[in-house]
Amino acid sequence: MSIVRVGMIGYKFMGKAHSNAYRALPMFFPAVWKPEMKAICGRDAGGVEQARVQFGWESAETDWRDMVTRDDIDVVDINAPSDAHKEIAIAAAAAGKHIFCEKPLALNLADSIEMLNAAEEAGVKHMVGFNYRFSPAVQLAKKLISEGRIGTIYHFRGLFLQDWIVDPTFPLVWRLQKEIAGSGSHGDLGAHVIDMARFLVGEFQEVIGMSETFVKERPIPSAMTGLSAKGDKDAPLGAVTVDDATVFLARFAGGALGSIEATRFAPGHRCTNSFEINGSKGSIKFDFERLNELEVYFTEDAVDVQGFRRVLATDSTHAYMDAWWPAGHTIGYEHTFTHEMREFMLAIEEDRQPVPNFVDGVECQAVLEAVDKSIEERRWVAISELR
Ligand code: SOE
Repeated sequence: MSIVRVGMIGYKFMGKAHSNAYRALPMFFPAVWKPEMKAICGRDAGGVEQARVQFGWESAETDWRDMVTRDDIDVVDINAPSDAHKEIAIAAAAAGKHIFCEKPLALNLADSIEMLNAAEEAGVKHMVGFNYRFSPAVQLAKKLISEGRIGTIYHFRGLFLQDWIVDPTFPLVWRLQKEIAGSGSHGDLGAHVIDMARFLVGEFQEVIGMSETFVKERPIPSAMTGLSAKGDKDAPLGAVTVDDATVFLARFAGGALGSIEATRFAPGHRCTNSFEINGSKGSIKFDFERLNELEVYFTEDAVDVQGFRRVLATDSTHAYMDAWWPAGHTIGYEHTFTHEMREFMLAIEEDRQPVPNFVDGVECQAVLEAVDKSIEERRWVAISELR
């Protein structure tokens, strides 16, 4: 097999990002097995057909159950809202399909463990969509840390700040409903930061947090809408059942201290997914709004030129960059998905589990849940209390 036949469930924001990645792969990474865009699936026949044509899929389905059992599909890609992940993933595993699932893996830790068990029992490959790991600048941060160039890590300071719901008339979209999304900023944005911290610093040991829902009721939208929805101030109001912001402190198993903030109430911050790491030999700073750059500081530099320096991670020696453009020609958000799907295709080709996989999804979910428990019980919670 040098072709991997994909069936994808979901066709909105992430569906578009994944489709773009599948299309780009054979052109920019021709050496890895090629994804074949077999079928796209969504509940609304008109909407999914439009996406099929626009994104370039071969066929469309309106019932995911029909799709996961199709003989002509090797991979099920799940990017429907979070409440659908578990049932689809378990059915896909039972049908022997490899699974790609968007983050957060599930609505809660118990569900994520069920998904992992199902995938492991079926012996299929499984991957979770923590796409930010795949920015070349983040890969450079990982390399510097692995080579000991930052030394012993003392601090991880992570932020994911957005501002798309500051307006109180912004509608009650699915991301603001606990039964569909699982949580708010915490699971949507905090999950990315937790994954980044696990990737770069290691496992969390204990956490303590606080959270707030600043706008408690919002207009109920007349149709399923996304991040760019517009408010209707005359519509009836419904309760927001997730956090608008969650902030927590952490201690890592390796001894580092962490602070993590996820909010959708930071005016001016459209997508500030950033971190700073301080170690005994230096510091690293990354901000996704400038994703091609990594700021580094080394204590070993001569004192008269010491200071943070900006490294443009676009050289052919930086991860994935030899596939794209000559040095200095930057890449964007969509490339993180292409790199992520490259890892998925390569893992299938090499018959190994991709990384990050459902184990990482479960570990992230455990940290999310430990923070929730700490908020409820107003105390430090060890991750081991949940596992
Ligand atoms: C919306 O908050 C969102 O699109 C998240 O769902 C994504 O995971 C994040 O990458 C960007 O923001």
